[in-house]
Amino acid sequence: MGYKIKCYVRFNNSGEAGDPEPYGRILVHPDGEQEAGFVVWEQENKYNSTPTVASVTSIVEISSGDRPEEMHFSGNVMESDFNNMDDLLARSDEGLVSGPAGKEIKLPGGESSGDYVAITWNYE
Ligand SMILES: [Ca+2]
Ligand SMILES: [Ca+2]
Repeated sequence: MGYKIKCYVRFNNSGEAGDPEPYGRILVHPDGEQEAGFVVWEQENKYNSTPTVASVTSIVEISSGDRPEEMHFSGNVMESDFNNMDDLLARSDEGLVSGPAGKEIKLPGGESSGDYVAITWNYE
């Protein structure tokens, strides 16, 4: 069977003047298992030409299973900077972050609480 979800992803980098240049990968794990994930967003590191983007909307096709009450996300996202070290916006070594439809959930990033990736998902 399967179903689709729509994910609104917002990249927040507190120290950035203007919009960020995020790169990395975000996955959704419908069963809550880290090993089984579907790609929500992916951007390769292009250094000085990494695209500037504050948010993206992504439709993800989940190929099997029933609609769960909560979705589980993981992500490793960096933010490209030209004159200093790249910032860490999300990392997944602390496990999955979960939440119900329509509620903003946050993948935490580096040392600043203003560095994170926020995801709001809904059934499509
Ligand atoms: Ca930055
Ligand atoms: Ca930047």
